[in-house]
Amino acid sequence: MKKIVIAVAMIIAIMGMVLPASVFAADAKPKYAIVFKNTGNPYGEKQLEGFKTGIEEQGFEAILRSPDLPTAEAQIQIIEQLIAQKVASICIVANDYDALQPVLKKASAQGIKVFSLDSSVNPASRLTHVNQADSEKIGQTLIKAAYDMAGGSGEIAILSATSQASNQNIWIDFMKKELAKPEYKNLKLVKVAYGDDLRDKSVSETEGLLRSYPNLKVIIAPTTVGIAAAGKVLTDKGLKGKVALTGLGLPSEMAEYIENGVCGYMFLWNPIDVGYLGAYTATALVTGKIKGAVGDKFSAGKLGNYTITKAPDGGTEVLLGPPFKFDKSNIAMWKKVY
Ligand code: RAM
Repeated sequence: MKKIVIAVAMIIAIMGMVLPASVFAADAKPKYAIVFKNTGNPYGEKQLEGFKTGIEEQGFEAILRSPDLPTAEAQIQIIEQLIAQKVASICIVANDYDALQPVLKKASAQGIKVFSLDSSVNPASRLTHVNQADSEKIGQTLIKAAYDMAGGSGEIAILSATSQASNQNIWIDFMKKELAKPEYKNLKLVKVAYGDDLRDKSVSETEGLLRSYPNLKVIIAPTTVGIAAAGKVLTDKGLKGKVALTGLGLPSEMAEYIENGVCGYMFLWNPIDVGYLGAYTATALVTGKIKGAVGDKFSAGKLGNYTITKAPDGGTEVLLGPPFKFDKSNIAMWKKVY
C-alpha cells in the first residue's frame, strides 16, 4: 500500500514538472474581481450579486471582496492579493479617488483590466467608470427635493458616507452648485456630516445634527446606510413632520420610513443592475472589445447596448440610466425587489 502511495505521489510530481499549472488547476476559468467599499452594506451586497450573475452567466469565475472597514488602505491590501491571484480584471468601488492609484497602476502594468464602479477612482487609475446615474442630475434632484420638503426656505444638512468616497463627494459638489442658483437662495446648507456608511456612526451623526441645529428642516442622505439610520432616528424621536428626510435609499431598508411618512420620497437605481453592467464592462475590456474610450460600444446581456461617454471628471464612463423615485405609491412593490 505504502509503495502505491509513493508511486502515485511520484507520478503527480513528475506531471507537475512537465505540464503547465493550469492543467492542474481545479478550474482555469478567467477570474473577474470586484471590490466593494466595506462589508455589512446591503446595497453593496446587491451590487456584488449583480456582478456575480453577469460574470457567471458568461461562463467565468467572479471573486467578490469587501474590506471590514471603508478605507483605502484596506482596499489596497485586497488589490495586492488579487494581483497575486492573476485575475483578469479588477472592478473597484473606491474608498478614495486618488489613494488607490499606485496599486491600480501596478495591476494595469501586469495586464489586469482596471475600472471603477459606483464610487470612482481618478481617470489615470481606470480604463472607465460604471456610473449608476448622471452625477449632476442626482445633485440637482436632491436639492429640488429638499427645497420642496422645506417649503422653499430654511436649514438643510447632508449626511454622507466617508469624507473620501468619490461618489458621495461628486454628488455633494453638484448639490452645492445647485444651491448657488438664485431660486435656492433661502435654503441654507448648515453642515455636511459623515456617517462612514457605518450604521452606528450614521445614527450618532444624525443625532448630532439634530442637537446642533434645532431648526433643521431637511436631511439629505445620499447613502443607503445613512438614510436608513436617519429614518430610524427621526422615527424614534417622533420628528415626523418636523425634520424631513430624502436622499438615496434602498427600498427594502427604507419602506418602513416611507410608509410611516418620515421620508416623503427618495431616489435610487437598481444596484443589482449596476453590478451586472460592471460584469459586462469587465469582459468587454478583457476581450479587447472596448478600450474604455468615448464611443466604444458593447452589449451588456439582458440590459442591452451601452456606449462609453465622457465623465464629468474628464475620464470616461458607462451610464446605467436615470435615477428612480420611490414614494408611498410604489415602495410596497419595490421593497421586495432590492
Ligand atoms: C451606499 C454606498 C454606495 C452608494 C449608495 C447610494 O450604499 O455609499 O456607494 O452608491 O449608498
